[in-house]
Amino acid sequence: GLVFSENNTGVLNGPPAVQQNKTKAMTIVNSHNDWDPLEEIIIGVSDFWCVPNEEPGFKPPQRSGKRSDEHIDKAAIQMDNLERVLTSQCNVTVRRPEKIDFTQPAKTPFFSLAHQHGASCPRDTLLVIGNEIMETTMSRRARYFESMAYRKIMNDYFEKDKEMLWTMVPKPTMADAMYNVDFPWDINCQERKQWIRNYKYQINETEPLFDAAEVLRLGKDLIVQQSTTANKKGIEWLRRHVKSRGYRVHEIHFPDDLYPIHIDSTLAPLVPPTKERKGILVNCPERPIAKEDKERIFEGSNWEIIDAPPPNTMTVPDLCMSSAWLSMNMLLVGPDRAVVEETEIPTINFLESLGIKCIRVPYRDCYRFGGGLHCHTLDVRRRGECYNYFP
Ligand code: ABU
Repeated sequence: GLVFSENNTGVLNGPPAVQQNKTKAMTIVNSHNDWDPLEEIIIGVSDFWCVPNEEPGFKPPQRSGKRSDEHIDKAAIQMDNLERVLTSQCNVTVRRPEKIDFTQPAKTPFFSLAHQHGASCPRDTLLVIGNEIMETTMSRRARYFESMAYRKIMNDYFEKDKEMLWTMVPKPTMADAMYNVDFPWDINCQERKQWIRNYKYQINETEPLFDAAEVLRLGKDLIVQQSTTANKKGIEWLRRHVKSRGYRVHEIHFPDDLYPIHIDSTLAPLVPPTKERKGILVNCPERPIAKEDKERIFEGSNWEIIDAPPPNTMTVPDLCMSSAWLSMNMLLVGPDRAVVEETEIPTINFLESLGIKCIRVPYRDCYRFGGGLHCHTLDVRRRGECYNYFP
């Protein structure tokens, strides 16, 4: 029969391999969703961060090259503050990546780069599924070696946590053949809309590709966006990889999003389902879920999908390459507590109306570094088990 968890947040009906984690000693890596009580996290760094040069998978919307020292320092102050807040107010262990000089060139047998990108976004690169951390393929050449910034941390976890699984998803060649060179980069042209509506992007299906940030973890169910940073073959790789442990992988699309990149400012969990009420996922109202995907994945489920509250302003800081919907890119530190950018008032009001207390931090200077609070963090350990939220 089905057994509800002590806090009624799901049903334990998974295979023993997942449930056995319950009694493990000296576990470091354990995270199944975005809301269980947070215990350990990685926060990225802004140092040596560069806007990548043009490459088949990316056309920079601004001048490429290293961010100014002024902007790097301002972001570092806010990231360091986030570290202090999580450590002192939330009792969370915080780890930081190595500050690798990504302003340096790189060369592989298939491509060469004048400079690389940066290590601000562990969420983009590393995927935590229970006791496993995957270094994902990434989809742009400039990010090929990004996971190396976390190698010391990964090695440390591997030595101390005898149950930790450390996986590297097959490294792609990122050769020219992996990209659709005729992709219409002009976001406003009609052709672009047609490509996106047909779920066709600048990456093709030659080899598996996915950035970790395309994966939304809901316990046993992993919702993965096909996008400019994940192809169908990458999603299929993930499906086969986790299948024997009882996970289900659902591909999802947002056909109105003309630059689909990373699911965490498009669909985000706020409240898990309980015996008494449905869970809540917020969806960016400018990027609704494809009707057929909504029906296939969520109809009859324990999840309610509602519009996310609007950003406080639609104006992003100068040189920011993300959308104003970073307002949704919050960090839940438990089922009733979230860290939110201090100016995102509609989000704060909405969370508090749901009984989620907000810790407000200044974070807008970090928006220039590829994302917000969720992108710049990776929850490595949350107190909780792997539940089925789709019984
Ligand atoms: N990496 C998340 C950015 C998503 C957005 O621009 O909306």
